[in-house]
Amino acid sequence: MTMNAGKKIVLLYPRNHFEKVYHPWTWAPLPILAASAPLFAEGFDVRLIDANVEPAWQQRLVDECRDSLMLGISCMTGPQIHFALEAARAVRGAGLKLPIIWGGYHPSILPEQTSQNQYVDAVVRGQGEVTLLEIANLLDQGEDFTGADGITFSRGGETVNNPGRPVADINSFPRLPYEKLDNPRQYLNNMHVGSRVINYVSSQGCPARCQFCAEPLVYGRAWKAYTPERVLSDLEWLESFLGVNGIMYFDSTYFVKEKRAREISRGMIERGMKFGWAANARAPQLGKFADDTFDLLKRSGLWAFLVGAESGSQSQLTSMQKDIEPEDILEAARVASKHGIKISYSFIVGFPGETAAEIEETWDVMEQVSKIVGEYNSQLHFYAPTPGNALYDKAVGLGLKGPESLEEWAQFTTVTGRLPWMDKSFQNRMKQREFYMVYGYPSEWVRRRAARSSLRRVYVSVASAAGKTRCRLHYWGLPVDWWLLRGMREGTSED
Ligand code: B12
Ligand code: SF4
Repeated sequence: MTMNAGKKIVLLYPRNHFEKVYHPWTWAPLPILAASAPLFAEGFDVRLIDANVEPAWQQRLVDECRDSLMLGISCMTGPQIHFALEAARAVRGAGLKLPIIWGGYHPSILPEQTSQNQYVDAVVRGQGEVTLLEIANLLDQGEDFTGADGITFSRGGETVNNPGRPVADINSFPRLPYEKLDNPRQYLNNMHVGSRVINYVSSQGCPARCQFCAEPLVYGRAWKAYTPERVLSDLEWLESFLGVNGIMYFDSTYFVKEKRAREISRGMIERGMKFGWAANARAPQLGKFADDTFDLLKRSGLWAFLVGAESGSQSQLTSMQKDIEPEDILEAARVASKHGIKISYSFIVGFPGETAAEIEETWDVMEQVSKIVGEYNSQLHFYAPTPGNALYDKAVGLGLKGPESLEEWAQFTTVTGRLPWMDKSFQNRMKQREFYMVYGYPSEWVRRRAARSSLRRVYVSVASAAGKTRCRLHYWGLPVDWWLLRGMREGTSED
């Protein structure tokens, strides 16, 4: 223990949804877990509060803050801002004056605007470990924390941007202290990848430059990754501490270096580790991998490549600087299928300025992929504007009213999107089309659900007949079958 022993720090991961049930899985709050690691190592008494799993989070937050050096709040754009502000208000409402430090993607992208809010004492820009530790040490020594590098704060109406600091090698940080979470076992998920699956992150940043994404803005296209040895020892620890048998990599992009991916997989095989896992890949990477790389990945338990395809339209891909071609998406599907590894794509519709013809190209690629892999295994999302990038600016140019303060961001929903060009009828048409794809190219998941009861079996066969006919004829008008099946779906809870 160092001289900091006993000095308390509270870190909050705010709720990330308004809905009662948002996501079927419960994921460990890695942003505060990562930021806390060096603090624990230095002997601080850190309290990690995950408001997504703790119903009485607000009361606990206020209680824990009473004798703490500071409160750190993490947030990304979206509902988390609403709950982050609610948390800060509760703390100030209880008369507590401890500094409230904000970090994570949203404050990092808009540090000046964020720091103008009365509930923000400082914003930590980008990677949090080193800066947060410096702030904690300054506070612990009774010094002014505003001398720390890498922060932005407001003083007397003026915004002060302290010098940034270089992104540190993440290998120099201690292992993420999962054991310090309240009841770490609640973060084990039973899913396709394994029965005891936890989230883990092996790298930070992304070398690509997509114009709708936060990574280039926050990490400047740098990609810092754990060494294979570090990943293997972390996985071994997760296996022995929690009995983990599956990993969902939360890296923005995992397969940047083929050699690293191979070494991790080889190490897993040599050490006899029995893990299922899935991770994000960029489509063009897969087409370049050696055949035996796929073999290694598969033997080490790779269940699926998760690929952000975004669009099937070359003009859209070009304008968002995705630096891929539709052919890369198809080729990735071919190589993954050839090697018996699943591939799951994410596509987006409703980009600012996107034409009906471009959306049709996306559906076309989604359908070609489904034919290659033998099932519809994509996810369709609606474009959700997030700040600081060229696509957001384009959206504003097309009539999006962009929030101008943190309070306004708290009211702005990224999920349903209040975009002038994306009304309910557009969204319904897209959902209807996806419905036909889901049942026209039924996935293993759909088939498994059908096997659960005879009612579901009947439902799936009727929906599949409708989906297959629609996909064959490419006729989407008069969706009477969809209306009926949607209604019934609720009845059979076929969701
Ligand atoms: C998992 C995830 C989610 C999960 C979170 C569940 C959970 N319990 O973790 C869910 C599904 C809720 C989600 C939702 C969304 N997400 Co998301 N998500 C991620 C993802 C893949 C991993 C997050 C993570 O664990 N990172 C690992 C940790 C260690 O990294 P970190 O956050 O960077 O933390 C470091 C720093 O940020 C900083 N830091 C973080 N918190 C704090 C706090 C303090 C006090 C300090 C000092 C420092 C600090 O220090 C940390 C260590 O260096 C990231 C991409 C990524 N790889 O990070 C996207 C990401 C965060 N999501 C993003 C987006 C866009 C969304 C959505 C808006 C998408 C959508 N269209 O719906 C929604 C938001 C709506 C909502 N409901 O919240 C963007 C953020 C953009 C932004 N402007 O904020 C990201 C970066 C993806 C991207 N590449 O653009 N997401
Ligand atoms: S490849 Fe993915 S993580 Fe990287 S910049 Fe593009 S969208 Fe962001």
